[in-house]
Amino acid sequence: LLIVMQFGYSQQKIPHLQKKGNKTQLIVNDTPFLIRGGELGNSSATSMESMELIWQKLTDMNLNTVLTPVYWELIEAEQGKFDFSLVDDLIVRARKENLKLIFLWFGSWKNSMSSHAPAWVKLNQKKYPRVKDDKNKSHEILTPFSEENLQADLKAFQKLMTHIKDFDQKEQTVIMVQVENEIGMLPTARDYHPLANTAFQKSVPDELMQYLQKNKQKLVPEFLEIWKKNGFKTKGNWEEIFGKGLHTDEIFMAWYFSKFTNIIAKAGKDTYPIPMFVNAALNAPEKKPGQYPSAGPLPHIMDIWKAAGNAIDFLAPDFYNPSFKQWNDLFTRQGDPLFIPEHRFDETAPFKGLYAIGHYEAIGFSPFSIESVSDAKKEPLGKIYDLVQQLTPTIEKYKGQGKIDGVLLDKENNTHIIKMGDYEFTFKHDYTLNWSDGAKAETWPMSSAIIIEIAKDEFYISGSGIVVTFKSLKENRNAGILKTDQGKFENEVWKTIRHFNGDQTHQGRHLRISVGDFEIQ
Ligand code: N0T
Repeated sequence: LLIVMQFGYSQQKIPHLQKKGNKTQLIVNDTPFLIRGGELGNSSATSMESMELIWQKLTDMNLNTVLTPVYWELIEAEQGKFDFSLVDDLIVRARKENLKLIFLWFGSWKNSMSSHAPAWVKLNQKKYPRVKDDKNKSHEILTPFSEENLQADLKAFQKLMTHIKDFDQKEQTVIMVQVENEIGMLPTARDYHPLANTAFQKSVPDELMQYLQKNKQKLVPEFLEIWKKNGFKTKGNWEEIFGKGLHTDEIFMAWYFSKFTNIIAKAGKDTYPIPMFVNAALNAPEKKPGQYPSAGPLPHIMDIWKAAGNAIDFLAPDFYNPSFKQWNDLFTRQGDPLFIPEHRFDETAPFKGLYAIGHYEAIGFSPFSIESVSDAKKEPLGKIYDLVQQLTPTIEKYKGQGKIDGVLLDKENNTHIIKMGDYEFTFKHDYTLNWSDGAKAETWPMSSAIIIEIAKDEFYISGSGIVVTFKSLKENRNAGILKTDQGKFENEVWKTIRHFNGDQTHQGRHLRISVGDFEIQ
């Protein structure tokens, strides 16, 4: 006798990226998710014991996501034998702390090097060959030209993704994966391993040339320039098409790094297709490829990285230099989503995070070495993240429609104008007010704000250290404040705490959030 029955269940879609207007949302548990992230130092998540004192700091700073490595050497210490106990423990504990995870696959490459490869890889260079420089000296970097290297990493990564799927698909604690870390060739612009040299003499793959031809209109100008110089050739080897020089070495290398990485990502996505990205160590302008990690996922060769596959959803910048706007502009110029997986955890980081979420409508932000704070409760990042948390439903609702923007201000760049709705908003640094506490100060802290238009004549402005005045964009009209309230969102419902007028609005002339205050008005 067999009696069968049917029962319903609601199946959530797994974490994924979704276009909204001209921007991108990350969807987790069927809801738009804005990453208030922090990345752990490289060796902190190697045991639960070492993590013990860290969790509290993370939640004290209002993070909703931790970026933490998964180390190839630890999960596959013995070839083919996998140990996911640490991965599982991290997932279980993160759930308890109400945190999501972004795993960083420290596989073949970590800051160019192959330091996280297991011993059985490191000790068998015959089977798992390393790159060589132009003097035939080998370096501790696995060559992307070896099929054995590819298969070894791919198998481990696929096992990892299969495990995450089995262990976590229902809860969706793991929301994205960074594949490898700051890939790039050192100390020469390209690999000179015999396998690489052979590939260098061969014709440039059709796949790349077809992508370039098809996307010629949108290719980045730096690359287009190189291709144009050589007459937009479409047939030949690397030097025939792109000319002789370090730039060609880098293009060549980028293709093979990206191929390798996309193949791995694809293998992982075959079992569990959550968003995957790669991060870039930004190159200093005075340095040549090879002096900086050549051929990494950098803006000037982003077309090559994209041409090699689409299993990598986007390229992401790591910030250890101050040119925040410049690099973000480069990474987003083809309409790709912005996520900042690393920013030096300095005093500017919180403000840049808010600016990225406002101006670029980024999917998230994450300072590096997040556990390094001593007093997490006092950390400005926590205050900014609190504002972001309150505003997230509003941000996601109005995303991609030209209704959100942000400003980033300091002593030098202390004024920024935004046009939105029928108005022109002039944002100035709080210290430009000559009666402010810091007007005479030698150094000014960075300040930033986000503005969201929620209806005609109605806006939220949130941040720290700003003063805003208004003009009408209509002819023969003045603009003034009808009402300013400062308050908070409780369970997504706005609650006014103080009605601001009088001195707080300079009798109706401006909106102000002083340095040291973190508010929504
Ligand atoms: C980052 C981090 C970690 C003055 C450095 C940055 C992380 C990696 N690399 O602490 O190693 O895993 O992604 C390299 C750029 C440093 C430039 C310093 C310029």
